[in-house]
Amino acid sequence: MKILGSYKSGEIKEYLQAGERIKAEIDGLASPILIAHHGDCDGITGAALLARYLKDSGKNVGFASSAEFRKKDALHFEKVFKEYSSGIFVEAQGMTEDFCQFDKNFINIDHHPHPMNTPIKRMFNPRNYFVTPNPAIGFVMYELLFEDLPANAGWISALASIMDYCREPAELLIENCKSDLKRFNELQDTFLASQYAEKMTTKMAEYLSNIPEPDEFLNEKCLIMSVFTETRKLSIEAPFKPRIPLTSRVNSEKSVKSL
Ligand SMILES: [Mn+2]
Repeated sequence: MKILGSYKSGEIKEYLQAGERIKAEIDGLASPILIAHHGDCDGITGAALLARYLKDSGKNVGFASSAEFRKKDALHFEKVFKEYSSGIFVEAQGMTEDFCQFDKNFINIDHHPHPMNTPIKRMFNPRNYFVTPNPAIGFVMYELLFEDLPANAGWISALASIMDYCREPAELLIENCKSDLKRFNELQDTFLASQYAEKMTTKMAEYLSNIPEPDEFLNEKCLIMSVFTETRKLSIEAPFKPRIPLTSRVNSEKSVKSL
């Protein structure tokens, strides 16, 4: 782990040590590992960085996501987990005690307050070390795995920090990634259009775990979001059928036929 954030206060040394401890716990998890993440931009990017690290360590990973972490979500993860040996929660905010059943096999990485403390004992959270300002989970993961991530992973963490309103601690990284984020509006729209729709969020996390360049990611987004576009196709095709204006019908008939 490497501290990269501009933190104004906190038990930074203890935070660093806790990071090293959780990293050792992560390394000890049995494969295949389920990454159960929050379905927003921060959760998706955090899951992607973690997946990159795990895959490079020779582990097999899969993804599941959710907007909330309540009883019905616990049932969902329970079902998915049947295919896995262990798991990591990424930004499982507001986790209820229904998640106690996962304590044995899961690690929990989050940056939200946990009023009832987490049902998962193996937890890593900057809040427990009073780290201020609070870093996004995409940035927590970036610091945690920094030494082992590809050099071009920074934009993914910078994007998470902006999208999750946690840009302050990651300001230096955002500054360094400025040129990578030149298509920020498109990146933002892509995440906002797909967040919380599990089929897309997990696909995006999977694709981002290859640590593509932002251009590459945006060029591939139609493919990534094909679940989305496939279902929309039927409804948008009809009204968009080209119509030939009456005046040019004769002239254009030939070219229309050749289409
Ligand atoms: Mn977040």
